[in-house]
Amino acid sequence: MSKKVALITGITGQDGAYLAEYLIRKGYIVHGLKRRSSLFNTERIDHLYQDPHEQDRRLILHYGDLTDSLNLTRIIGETQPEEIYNLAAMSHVKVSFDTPEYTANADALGVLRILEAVRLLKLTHKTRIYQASTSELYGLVQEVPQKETTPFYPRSPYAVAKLYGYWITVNYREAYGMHASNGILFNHESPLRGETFVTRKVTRAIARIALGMQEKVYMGNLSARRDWGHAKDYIRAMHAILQQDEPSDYVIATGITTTIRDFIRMSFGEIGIGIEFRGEGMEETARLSSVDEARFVRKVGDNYLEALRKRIGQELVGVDVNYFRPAEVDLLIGDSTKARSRLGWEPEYTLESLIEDMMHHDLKLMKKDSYLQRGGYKILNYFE
Ligand code: NAP
Ligand code: G4F
Repeated sequence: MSKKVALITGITGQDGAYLAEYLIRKGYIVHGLKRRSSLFNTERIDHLYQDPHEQDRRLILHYGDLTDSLNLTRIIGETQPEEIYNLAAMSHVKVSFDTPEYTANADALGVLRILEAVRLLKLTHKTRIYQASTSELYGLVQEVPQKETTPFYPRSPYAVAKLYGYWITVNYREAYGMHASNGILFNHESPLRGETFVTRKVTRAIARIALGMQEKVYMGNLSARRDWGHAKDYIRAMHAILQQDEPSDYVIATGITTTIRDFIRMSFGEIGIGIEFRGEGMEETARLSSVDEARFVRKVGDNYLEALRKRIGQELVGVDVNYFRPAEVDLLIGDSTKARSRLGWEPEYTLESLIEDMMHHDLKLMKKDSYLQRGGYKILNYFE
């Protein structure tokens, strides 16, 4: 039996890396679109890399960019994929306010370029397309919880661009009979999450605070609520969507929403550090209130306990207005009944086990990475 061929755009990102690994395990040949960068940017997929001289390669990378239609058309033509997962995007909501035109080019027109390439290459009936749509489409939510029929109300250049991507996918499905589907994925996180998204910023900062490498972390809106799942669970849904006989759009979510404040509290708690929030708005802070010493020693190590004891009462979390967005999405909570009944999809991770995974990873990373110990953390001084 010939192996199925998939093309993943955004293969160097969080989801692309997990999906590539998943598809290779399923026997696929995976082609990945990778942007040229002046430094290596393949860290998330290095474990899957195969030398071009090896026979029978399962992972093949191609230079490309969603803003370059000629290049996309050539790669799709050469690889003739059965499945395309369009995961590439300028994916940071706050950064999209700084780079709105580029975001529209990549996140909106990029989708069109892929659909049009498939059509022009006459692959309409061969190639199935997954478009990485997002819960950000719901923005100023019109219904709680959000499901496939909830009206959209985007609140950022990112979300407006993704709105175009969503509808052009539906349009090509209806106009040309393409097997093109949207996964409307709610926030999903992991140890591979980009360092400037809120969960990873928090788990990295807490790891550093626990190890005595950092005093305090500054955050934006602590009251926003998100429906967080694990990326490993969510990429299973992407694959299942393309295995359906009929294309369709699916919400993928856990159905549980949590404030940023509680995510921070739970992440400190995971390693035995108790914190107490006080004050409101810009004046809100969290202080170190207690230490579960047995848990801290088990999770972090006894070398760091004495220094932490001395910090009881000190501020560990503050608020900085620069992390606020010009327009905020206050509440996201998804209803994924359709995916659960039609795809048989269920998440395996809980928020607690997601946090455990991320904290464990970041503690290990901070202990061993001398670059981060020397101050590599300053990259987070950008207000993302
Ligand atoms: P991510 O970690 O930020 O990865 C984005 C990927 O897109 C990276 O590989 C990046 O390449 C690539 N990329 C960016 N601009 C590109 C361009 N112009 N041409 C080609 N490649 C480009 O994002 P993620 O969290 O894995 O998310 C995957 C997709 O799902 C994105 O489309 C995102 O908008 C969407 N989404 C994510 C979530 C979530 O919670 N994670 C939820 C809903 C939807 P570099 O490595 O070179 O930067
Ligand atoms: O982690 P975030 O940056 O993710 P956001 O904006 O929800 O977007 C992510 O999820 C979307 C799915 O809904 C994806 F489409 C998108 O590509 C991306 O993956 O921020 C989450 C919340 C926001 O309300 C933000 O205002 O956390 C709040 N927040 C509070 N302090 C912060 C911070 N966010 C960041 N990045 N940094 C902070 O210091």
